[in-house]
Amino acid sequence: MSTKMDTIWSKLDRKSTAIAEFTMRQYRTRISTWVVLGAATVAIFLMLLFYIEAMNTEIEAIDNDGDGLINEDDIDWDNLQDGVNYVGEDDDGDCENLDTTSQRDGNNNKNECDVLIIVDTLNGTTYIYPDANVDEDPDEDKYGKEAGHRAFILGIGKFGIVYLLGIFLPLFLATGLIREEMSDGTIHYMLAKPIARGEVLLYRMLGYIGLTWPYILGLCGLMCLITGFTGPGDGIFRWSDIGVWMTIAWAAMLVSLVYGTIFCAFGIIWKNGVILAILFAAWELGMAFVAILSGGDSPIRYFSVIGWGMIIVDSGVAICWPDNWQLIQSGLWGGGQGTENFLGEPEYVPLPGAEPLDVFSGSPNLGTSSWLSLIISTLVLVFQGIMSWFVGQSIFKGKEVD
Ligand SMILES: [Ca+2]
Ligand SMILES: [Ca+2]
Ligand SMILES: [Ca+2]
Ligand SMILES: [Ca+2]
Repeated sequence: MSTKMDTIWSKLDRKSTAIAEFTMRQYRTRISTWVVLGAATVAIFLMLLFYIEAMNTEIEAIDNDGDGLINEDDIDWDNLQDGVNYVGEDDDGDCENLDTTSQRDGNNNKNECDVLIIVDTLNGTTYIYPDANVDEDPDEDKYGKEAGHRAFILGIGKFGIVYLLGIFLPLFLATGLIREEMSDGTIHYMLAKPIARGEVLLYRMLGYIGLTWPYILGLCGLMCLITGFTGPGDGIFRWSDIGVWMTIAWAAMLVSLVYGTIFCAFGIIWKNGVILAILFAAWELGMAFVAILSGGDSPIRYFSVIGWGMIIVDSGVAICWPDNWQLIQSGLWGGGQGTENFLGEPEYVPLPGAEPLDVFSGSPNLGTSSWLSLIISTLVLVFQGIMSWFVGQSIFKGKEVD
């Protein structure tokens, strides 16, 4: 029994490795492969230059409360929880020096010189009621560097790596996987041995991920190293970023696998399958905007590949940067200066970097824990990949190969 199993496995193994290795050798020997990978790398690294420039530029300090002192009272919030929080600290003593108790406790919580924050995670709202002169003049440079660093990682991660790279790599590397062999006639060599067409498709995809997955991992690893040493912080390296970069890589790997399988199937359907692939990429681009701009609130993103990829990254952020939403809230509040809009609601002046970070951050929002969201979105993408393979091989089976 075991020897029989062994022969089946080794046969399967030989077939799979033979086609996968042949596919990878094809990639290696084609100049177009290196042009695609090179162009993608250059594009990502150009964006990195803007980041390095921004990290080495001092952000101008602003006297937020207009008292002539600059950055004298930074935001001291810690560990915001769902419900009522008393945080804040009057660093410069201009609240504590106020004459009466009622002046020192304007928010009327029997706590002098603090900030009362009511968090409602269920409805996604945060209400902030500070006593006068508390946390009123934050440090723009310190905040802007941290928020800008995170906004860059999420912007380049979600949009540049998960979406653009996730589409670009399969568009050029997967659409022709079966198509080109069909038009060159070389598919006959692959189909000469008794092998199901579904298996050929599977092993071709294996060769494709053998090239693209190490590339994505290497690129994200390099970006993690560079931004981890360049980014702001007390330590030499930003260890907590590693997990976020890993979820970006993981999302890009899964997304490029699903797109790759779909595009390969488009190539089997029609010799100009790349046109279908571009149309599909346009739909996904729309979904990427929906997923980013709705902050993870729009269910329409579930009808896409990219929407699930973004949930993977959002889960990684929730796990590795648990203070991220708190950082966003404090930056949008920005010391509490501002005016009221016509509804009488406060309109604060946000700190630099707060709005981009808010845009690129999203809630995993599957109504479960972050880890479970990570697992569910991974499973959905794997399922999408299997379904695409299944449809692709059915079409492949029905194709006359001449
Ligand atoms: Ca001031
Ligand atoms: Ca300031
Ligand atoms: Ca108070
Ligand atoms: Ca103060």
